[in-house]
Amino acid sequence: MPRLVVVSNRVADPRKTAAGGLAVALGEALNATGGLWFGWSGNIVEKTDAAAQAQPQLHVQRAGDVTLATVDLTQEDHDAYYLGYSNGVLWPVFHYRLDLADFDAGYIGGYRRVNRMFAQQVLPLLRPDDLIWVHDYHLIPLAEELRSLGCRQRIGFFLHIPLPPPLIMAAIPAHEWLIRALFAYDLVGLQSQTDLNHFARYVYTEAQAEQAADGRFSAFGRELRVQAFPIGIDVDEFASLTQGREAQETLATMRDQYAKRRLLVGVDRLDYSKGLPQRLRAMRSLLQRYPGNCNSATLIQIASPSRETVGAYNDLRRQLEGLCGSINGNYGELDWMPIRYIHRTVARKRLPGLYRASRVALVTPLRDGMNLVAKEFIAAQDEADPGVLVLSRFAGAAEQLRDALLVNPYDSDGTADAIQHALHMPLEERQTRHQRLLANIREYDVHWWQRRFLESLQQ
Ligand code: GDG
Repeated sequence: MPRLVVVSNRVADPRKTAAGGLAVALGEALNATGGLWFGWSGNIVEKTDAAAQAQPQLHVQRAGDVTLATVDLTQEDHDAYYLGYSNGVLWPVFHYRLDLADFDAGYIGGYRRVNRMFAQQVLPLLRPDDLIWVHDYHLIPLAEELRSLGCRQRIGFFLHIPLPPPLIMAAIPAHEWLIRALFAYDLVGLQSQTDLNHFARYVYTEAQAEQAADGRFSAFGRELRVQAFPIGIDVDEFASLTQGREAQETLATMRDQYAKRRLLVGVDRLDYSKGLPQRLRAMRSLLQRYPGNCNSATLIQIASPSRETVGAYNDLRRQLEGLCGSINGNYGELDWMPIRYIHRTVARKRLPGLYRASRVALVTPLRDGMNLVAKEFIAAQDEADPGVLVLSRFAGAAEQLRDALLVNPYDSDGTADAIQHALHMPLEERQTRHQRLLANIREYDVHWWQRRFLESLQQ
C-alpha cells in the first residue's frame, strides 16, 4: 500500500479520543502506511511585511507513526478563505440556503490564495508514489493547484456536505470554476446517491458532459470518476465508549432524574442546517396535540458552539433562546421543563450515556451530508430495550437508515405525530427496527468507508 497523505482544513491528533470517529478512522489509515496529515494549525497570525513576502512557517509534529504538518493563516486569509468563501458561500449554498449566502466578490481571492499556499507547502513533502486524499469544501481547487505545480500522484477528494442540484449550484458566481476544479482529481467521493445524481445532472446540463459509464464523467476535456461512499462511524469504538465510566455515570444520573418521565435527545453543532428551530416547534406541537406529554416528555438539546464569528450563527442562537424561553414559559411546571437547552460542548465520553438514557433521538436537519449523530444513537442503544430514531428525510443518512421514522422537519405537526409514535412504539417493533439499523451501520462503518474510498482511488 502506498503512503497516504491526508489534506483537510483542520488536522487532529488521531491518538486523542476527543478527536472523534473520523479522525480515528483517518488516523488508522495513516498509521498503516506511516502517513502524513496536512492542514491549517488553527492559529491566526498578524501579517507583517516580512511574512507577506515569505511563505508561512510549516509546523511538523509526530503522532506515533503519523506526521502532522500544519501552517498558520493570516487574519486576512482566514477571513476570506474560511469565514468568507468556505462558510459564507459554500456552506450555505451547498445546504440550499441561498438566502444566507454572502457573495462578496473579495472572498474568492482568499479561497484561491490559501488553496495555492496549501499546494505549495505540501508539495515538497510528497513522495512520487503517495496517495493523496483531500477532504471537504474548503479545498475544492487543491488538486488543480497541485497539478499546476507538476504533481502527478493520484489525488482523491471527499465532500462531507451535500452537493446541491444544478440550479442551486448555479447561484454561485464561480460555479463552473468549482466543478471544473473537481475534474483535476482522479476520484471524487460524495455522501449519497442523491448527491451523485445532482453531480451528473450538473455536468450534463451545465458542462455538456459526453457520457458516463460506471461512474466516469468526461467534461472540460478531462475524465473523472465520481462515486457515493456514505460515511459511517466506528461502531465498536462507540459501543465500548458506552460501557466506559463516564457514559455509565451519565446514564445512571439521567435514569435517576427522569425515572418516571420520557427523555428525548438532540445533539448538534449550533448550525442553521440542523433544523433546530423547527425541532423546537415540533416539540411545541407535540405538547399541544398530545397533552399527555405535558409533565412527562423532556427534550435535552445539546447545541455545541460553532462558527460564532459568522453572523447567521448568532441570529440562530438568539432565535433558539427565544423559542426555548417561550415553550418552557408556557408549558413548564415547578418540577418539569419540556426543553433543556445546553449551549456548550459535552464531553464525547458522556454522549453514549445520554443517547442510551433517551427513548427517542431527534435528528431533524433541513439538509445534511450524512449525519453521524443518527448512527451514534443507534450504536449506543441497549439491544434489549432500544430507543427510536426520528430522522429527517433530508439527511444523507436517510438513504441508508430506512428503519428510522423518517420525517419532513418543515412539517412540525407531522414531526410531532412521528415523535408521539416513537414515544409509544411497542418493544417488539423497536427491537426489529433497531436490529436492522444496527446491521446497516455495522456493515457500512467508517472502516468500510475508508477502505472503499482508498481501494477505488488506487484502481
Ligand atoms: C459534517 C457534515 C457529515 C456534536 N456536538 C457535540 C459533539 N458532537 C459530535 C457528534 C458527531 C459530530 O460532532 C457531528 O457530526 P455530524 O455528522 O452530525 O455533523 P457535522 O459536524 O455537520 O459534519 C455531516 C460529517 O461531516 C461527516 O462526514 O455526517 O453531514 O455536515 O460525532 O457526536 N461531540 C461532543 N460534544 C458535543 O457537544 N463531544
